[in-house]
Amino acid sequence: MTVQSYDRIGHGKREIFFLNLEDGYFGCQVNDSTDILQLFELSKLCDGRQNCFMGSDELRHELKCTDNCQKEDGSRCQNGACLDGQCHCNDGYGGCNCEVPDENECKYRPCDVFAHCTNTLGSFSCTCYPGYQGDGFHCEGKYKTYLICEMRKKTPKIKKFGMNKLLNQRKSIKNVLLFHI
Ligand SMILES: [Ca+2]
Ligand SMILES: [Ca+2]
Repeated sequence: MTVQSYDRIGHGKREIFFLNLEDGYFGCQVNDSTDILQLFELSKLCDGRQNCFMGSDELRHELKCTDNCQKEDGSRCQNGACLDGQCHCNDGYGGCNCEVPDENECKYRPCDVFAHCTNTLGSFSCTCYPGYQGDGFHCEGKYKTYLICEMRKKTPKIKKFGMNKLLNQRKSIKNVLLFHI
């Protein structure tokens, strides 16, 4: 899940802040310029020290820092951040308290472009999107036309592709959003 917010903090000023729980990092402004954003590992959220220019890492309206992640055996959320009662892990850790080293294989995008990747302890799994069939590494859909929005370009380009062309370009379109129409 990615949360992007422009919370009003302080005297009506706004700060760019985004949070990627799946990949275990957040990013924000480090000064009053919106041109320079810095990425931080998740455990820098809620650590009591202000990393973002206006403190969005410590003071958010959504997914608030809480201290109720402690388990019955007394173990605490570590290598991550406790948000709304759930412990979320830094990249490289997993388990209920983020206490187990675990690689997030999903960041290498191992699944088909039409599949969702789920990181698990010691492994990962791929599941085809609704409307698609396959083992998650190769998914086939019934839709004939797709809109493709290229994510990494400054001005996203929307292209329309037929199925054959899309399959030919499968390798080169891993960083795009796909919409079936
Ligand atoms: Ca912090
Ligand atoms: Ca894993």
